[in-house]
Amino acid sequence: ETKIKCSFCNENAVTRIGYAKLWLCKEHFIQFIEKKVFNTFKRYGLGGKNWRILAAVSGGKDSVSMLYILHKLSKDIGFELIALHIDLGIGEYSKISREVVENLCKSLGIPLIVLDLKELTGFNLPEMVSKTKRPPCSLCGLIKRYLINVAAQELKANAVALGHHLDDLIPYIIKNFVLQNLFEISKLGPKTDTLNGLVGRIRPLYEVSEDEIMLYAYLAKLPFVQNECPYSARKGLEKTIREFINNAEKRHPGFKIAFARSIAKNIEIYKNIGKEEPLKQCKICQSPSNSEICSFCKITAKVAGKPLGSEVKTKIAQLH
Ligand code: Q46
Ligand code: ZN
Ligand code: ZN
Repeated sequence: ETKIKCSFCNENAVTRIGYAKLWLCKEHFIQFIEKKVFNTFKRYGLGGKNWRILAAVSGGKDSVSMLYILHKLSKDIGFELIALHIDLGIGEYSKISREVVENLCKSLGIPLIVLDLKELTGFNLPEMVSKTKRPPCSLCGLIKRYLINVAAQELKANAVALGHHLDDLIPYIIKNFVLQNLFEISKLGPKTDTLNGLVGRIRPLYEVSEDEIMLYAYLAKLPFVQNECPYSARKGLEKTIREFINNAEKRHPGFKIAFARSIAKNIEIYKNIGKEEPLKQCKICQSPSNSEICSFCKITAKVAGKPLGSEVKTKIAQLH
């Protein structure tokens, strides 16, 4: 039986990269992905020397791979890396996730901050869900955004790194285009700038696909949480769009990356399209907010009987 050789060496190939017309062995695939993230950093100016980057790590394959690659790049590029994990208290799933992140950071020597929702507010996510009757993922999303931003401000981080990859972002971009939420698209590029108290976000995996990140995590033998969050559900329209994109990529290799690059190139246009009102400051906790009182203060008021923004901020400030 003849095996196909790696395009760069004599080893057997483990995968083919359609858009690059390459067959790669394990080692060269790992290098290929790491190089790609390095190039993404350069191409979009995601971070530089002496930056402090706060990496949000859930424990899934995407954020774990991102953290691992960032750890390698931090020496080359010269930025400081700190990991942040939010323990939402979603039963076994959160327990395992937290352990995975704690162990990984320990073994790599990356400083880690864990924010425990129950410790910070007195309630875990399932309790908040049942008290507010809000869809779990939208509640979860707003809590994570709030806590991540508070931690990033507290640590004076230059940017928050998120583990979103091509296959997270493109369906979302297309969905927002279909619904003509054009301003939303401006937030889905490789980076957003720090503005009005909202710390900028960077997406080092912007040009990496889900298949690639899965294979990377597996070949680099990274520990990650296999369990899915019990609340996770991929919704109708996004699923349809996903299938369309993967089909297009099969027939036209390189379609996804080309699309992502075009979006990045036009990001300023999208920023100017729907000009939202500038962010205000929450009257209670001074965090950036769309209205007088931020959603975190509103939600915690409902759950705990009083808004907890300021209290939570003080607790986070004392953590480091
Ligand atoms: S953790 Fe939170 Fe996800 Fe679970 S509740 Fe939904 S948003 S699915 S990334
Ligand atoms: Zn090789
Ligand atoms: Zn607030």
